[in-house]
Amino acid sequence: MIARFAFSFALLLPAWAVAEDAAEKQPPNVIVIMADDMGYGDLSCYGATAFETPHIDALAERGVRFTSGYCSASTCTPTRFSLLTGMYAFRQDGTGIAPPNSPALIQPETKTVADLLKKANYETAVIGKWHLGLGEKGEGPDWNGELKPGPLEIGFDRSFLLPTTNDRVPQVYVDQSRVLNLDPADPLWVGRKKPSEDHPTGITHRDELKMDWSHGHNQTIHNGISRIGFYTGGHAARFRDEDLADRWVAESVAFMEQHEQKQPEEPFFLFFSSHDLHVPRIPHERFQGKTPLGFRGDSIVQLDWCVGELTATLERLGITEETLVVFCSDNGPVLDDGYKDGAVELIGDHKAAGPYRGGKYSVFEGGVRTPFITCWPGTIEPAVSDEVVCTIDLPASLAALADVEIPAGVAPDSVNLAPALLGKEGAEGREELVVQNNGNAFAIRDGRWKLHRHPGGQTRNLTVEQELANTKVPKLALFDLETDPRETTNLAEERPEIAARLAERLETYLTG
Ligand code: NG6
Ligand code: CA
Repeated sequence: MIARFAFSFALLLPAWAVAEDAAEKQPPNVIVIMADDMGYGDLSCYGATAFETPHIDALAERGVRFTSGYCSASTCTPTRFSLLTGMYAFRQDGTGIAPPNSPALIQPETKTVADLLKKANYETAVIGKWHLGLGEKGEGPDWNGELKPGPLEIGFDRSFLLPTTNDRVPQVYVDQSRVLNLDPADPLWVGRKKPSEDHPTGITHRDELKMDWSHGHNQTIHNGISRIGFYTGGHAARFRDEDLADRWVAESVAFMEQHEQKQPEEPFFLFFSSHDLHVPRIPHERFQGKTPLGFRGDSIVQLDWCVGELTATLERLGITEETLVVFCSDNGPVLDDGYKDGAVELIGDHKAAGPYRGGKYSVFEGGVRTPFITCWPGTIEPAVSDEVVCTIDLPASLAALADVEIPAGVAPDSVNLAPALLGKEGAEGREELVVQNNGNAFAIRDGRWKLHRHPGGQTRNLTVEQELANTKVPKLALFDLETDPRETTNLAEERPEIAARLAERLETYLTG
């Protein structure tokens, strides 16, 4: 259902063709902005009061703010895999959390949203965190050579990446298919074993760290921060954590400017894949101390600044009304994810997961229900929608907006929700949605009902609100999200027929 702030407009097809001279209009440019580890309650437009996020709020004020917007998993790699492929990550092995030397999890034979959009002449770019592996199957990344296959082999024209996630090694940019600024005389080595006895680590040099670790994250040190994994060499290529957001904004602005210069008549697709607010949270110095929440809050404000820069660029280039911006997150929130950055101590009354239970790593709503906003001024009318939409639906929905037919077998789990994403009156979201953690916990939502299926008696629920312990849940648990949005009362025994129906539906997905 949609709560509207203004009058609705006629429902015309194709989905993007809603303006008056629709026939002339091109499919929109698309910017997908993905936050990292941002929870439902982490923006002022979703109820946060400890700080303000004016630029993201402006997207919500001018667009559709979803109250049932989901990512398909409660960790990064599987959500991103599904966002690009439109396929549930559980259908492919090895899509849990990618290690530093992971080969490309999306090999060229799998078609992505970028491949689809290229059929409609989109210029495509991914800028920011990748965390989907690079290189051949069985081999992994050739850090000193060509990092192929990577984004360029799966539909992207432009790629400027943090190859893994920044708490994992190495801290270098990958520009197109190569490590940027790599000096061949100082080759980059990345591995799982300590390269020499005297290699400094977060354990041996703990006193000298600028941010201490709390669990894991105690191997190679760079920029005063110890990481997961080891690396040597590549010194000229290494970045400062503080500069990531600035660099990605600069690369994104350059991509849009060049696109508008070269081929303004064709659309572009930009996947702006932020690292904020993932650990290690090291916002630029100018954002440090901007919120009472420490670096976790300051990283949110930094991301908000990034969004402001992207939308200001659209304005400057005169393409605001030709551009659909989608804002989403890759999984729910976590406070202590391995570094002592004050997130736990400084949380105050802030509810990172909003009203929901759980967070990152869990299939409770807090892990997967996240901010989700679509904005396309002049086409989308401002609204709040409680239709169920998910990041996995972007391939089919964006293909529909671009009028691209999806070949059989491509994006098999992606549903075309373009009308709902554009906030059209009466347009419906998903009927059923399956979500997962990084391993073998799953849940299925069907309307008000949600069934969890856990492998054992416990699920990892390392998360918000100091709820640090593993949460005990039965193997199957049924919740009524309408009366119990916090998922506290298991109704599996009371409503066995609903539990059985959903368990069977889930089984069909998992084994199908
Ligand atoms: C976990 C890491 C965590 C984070 C996560 C991936 C430990 C103890 N924890 O294994 O810090 O890196 O993986 O996060 O190592 S994600 O958002 O990229 O999926
Ligand atoms: Ca994440």
